[in-house]
Amino acid sequence: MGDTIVAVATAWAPAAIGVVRLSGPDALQLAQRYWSGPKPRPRTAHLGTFVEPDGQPLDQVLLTWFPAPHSYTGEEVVELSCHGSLYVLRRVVELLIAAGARIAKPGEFTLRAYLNRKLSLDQAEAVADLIQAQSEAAHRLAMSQLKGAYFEKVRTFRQKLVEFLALLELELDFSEEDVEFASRAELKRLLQELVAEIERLLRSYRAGQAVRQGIPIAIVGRPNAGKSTLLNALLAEERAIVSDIPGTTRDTVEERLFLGGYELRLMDTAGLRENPADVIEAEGIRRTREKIAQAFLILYVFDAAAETWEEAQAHARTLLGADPLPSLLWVANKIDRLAALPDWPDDVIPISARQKQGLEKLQQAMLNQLEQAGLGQEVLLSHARHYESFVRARAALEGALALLESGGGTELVAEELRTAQHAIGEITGTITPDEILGEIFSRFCIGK
Ligand SMILES: Nc1nc2c(ncn2[C@@H]2O[C@H](COP(=O)(O)OP(=O)(O)OP(=O)(O)O)[C@@H](O)[C@H]2O)c(=O)[nH]1
Ligand SMILES: [Mg+2]
Repeated sequence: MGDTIVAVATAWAPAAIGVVRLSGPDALQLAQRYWSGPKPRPRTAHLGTFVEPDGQPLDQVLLTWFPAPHSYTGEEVVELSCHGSLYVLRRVVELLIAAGARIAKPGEFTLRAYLNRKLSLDQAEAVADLIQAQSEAAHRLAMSQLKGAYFEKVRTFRQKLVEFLALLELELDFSEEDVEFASRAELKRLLQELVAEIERLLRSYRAGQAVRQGIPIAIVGRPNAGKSTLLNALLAEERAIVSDIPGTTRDTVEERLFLGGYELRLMDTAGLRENPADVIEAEGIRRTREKIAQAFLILYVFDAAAETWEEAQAHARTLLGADPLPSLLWVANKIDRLAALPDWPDDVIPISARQKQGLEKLQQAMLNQLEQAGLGQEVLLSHARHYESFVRARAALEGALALLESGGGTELVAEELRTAQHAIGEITGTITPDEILGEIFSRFCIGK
């Protein structure tokens, strides 16, 4: 870490300004080599000129110096806000490299922040999530993780585990004398609490991923029910082909839609029926089933002018199968063709996709379902890496509990607790092998 790294921290496109960032022991000296302007004072923006080695001015820039350790990385940092010309930015970086800086690897600034204990590992991941966040919900999730609220509870548990472990180790040191420093009843209670907490987090993983990557919602139903018309109406654009020929949609069509602070991935699917007209339709139906399995929510659309609610339910049961389904909303379409609305239960939402009636109610019902599924919660597990660590931690804790029940040896219990402690430590980065670090930070963009 002795070297000084440089990179463009803003997006690589012409813009009003572009920021070049330097971090490392020589950051200020390197920048000053090309600087004509006031002598930099800490954390103050200075207007000056970035000059070529031959004295020609390259650009008018703002220079800000953040002396170590009070900077993002914890090292000497200099930020140069240039005009966002790709030529200027490339030239500034080139000159700084000629002077001795090295181009940063993706995520290297944040890696240094982590290594200098400015951020924990899960917070560093939250920085990447924050940059990627496209919706209010994804932003909220990243922010709560960045603030460190995310694993506060689990960190406390880990601390308690460490204390118990110390007591158990002490018992082992005195093993001749058969003493018990750590209360087994208390330890059992702690482990049970911890397992419950971890299970809650593990259960939130699907929701967390959906918030981070867009919530998959499948529009499903029999051919001609009006699914493609509904997709178009929700998107307010003619995206999918609509016709009165059953079996029009062959492949799934997916579009993003922002609704109530969430990013939705709306999927229009091929209509489900038992006797497809040809192999292409059969393949479309196979894909529909795949989408149903991935969906977080299903909008089951039926043609209210062609079938009753009871018939629709019976059809849905045969078409969707008996497997446990994701949450489902019943959408009664084509109500413009009904003289009066039948006496449907509350969870049937009457609409006319063609006339754009009832869409607001449908959107509200979709949002309610998402809230009920817990997508609005502040703490959701959203990384596969955390998920795997928690699964390992849970297995070890359950192992320890079983040993306590069966009166297993202190040595074995201690070993399980060590494994659990280790697995939890990987999440926040207390214990982290180098490969994990490489994996995490390589996913960042350069300049972060
Ligand atoms: N009257 C009326 N007709 C509708 C409504 N919604 C859709 N339709 C008509 O129903 C027919 C089928 O609509 P699509 O949206 O293509 O139906 P689909 O469910 O996507 O059908 P497949 O792709 O074949 O599975 C078209 O002629 C639409 O214009 C509606 O709300 N009212
Ligand atoms: Mg269609």
